[in-house]
Amino acid sequence: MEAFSANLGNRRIEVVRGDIVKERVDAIVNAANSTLLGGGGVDGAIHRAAGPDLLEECRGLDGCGTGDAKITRGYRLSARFVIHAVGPIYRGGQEGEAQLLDATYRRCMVIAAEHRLQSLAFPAISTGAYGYPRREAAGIAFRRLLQELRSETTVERVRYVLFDASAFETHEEVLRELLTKRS
Ligand code: AR6
Repeated sequence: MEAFSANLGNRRIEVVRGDIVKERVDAIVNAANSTLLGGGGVDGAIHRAAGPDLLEECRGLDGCGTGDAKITRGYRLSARFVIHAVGPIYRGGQEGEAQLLDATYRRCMVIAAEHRLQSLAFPAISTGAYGYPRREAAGIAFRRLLQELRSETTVERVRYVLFDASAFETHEEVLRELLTKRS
């Protein structure tokens, strides 16, 4: 399997190629929209795999703002929880997209710590239907995740799951670059 991982003290970040719905972690993150009522891409796959009870719980959440996230149970998934995160729609980069994407990852990590979760799996939020340029989004995601993993948190393991080979390659490259810059 294609995978790249790095240890940060007793914490770990892993970039892997695969299908996020199969991840055996405390929570998988969903790239949702602000209705939280399902959609295509990762969102559709997660709802299909979790079953209808997930949608039922989501109906009670009253949506979610861009840059924010909300947690539900995982139902039929291997993961106990789903953190539904709403990344920004990319509109050229001058509309606060970078700050919003960073906030989305930060909120997921805060919610995970509040629930004392130890392992998380993320998809590449906003890089599909929402059109965020992949390399730029990867830099924002990994800078935030590395910072959070180097801070006080219950999260010990972050897996970053890419569906296709070229997305995996780009993400591996970006993470390697960030790790080299720092050391
Ligand atoms: N596992 C891992 N990654 C996946 C999977 C999977 N099963 N399926 C797709 N990807 P997207 P967004 C990748 O469009 O850009 C939905 O309709 C995909 O290749 O799922 O945040 C929501 O309801 C891409 O790289 O999320 C929203 O309306 C990445 O996941 C909207 O799309 C994200 O693509 C959110 O758009």
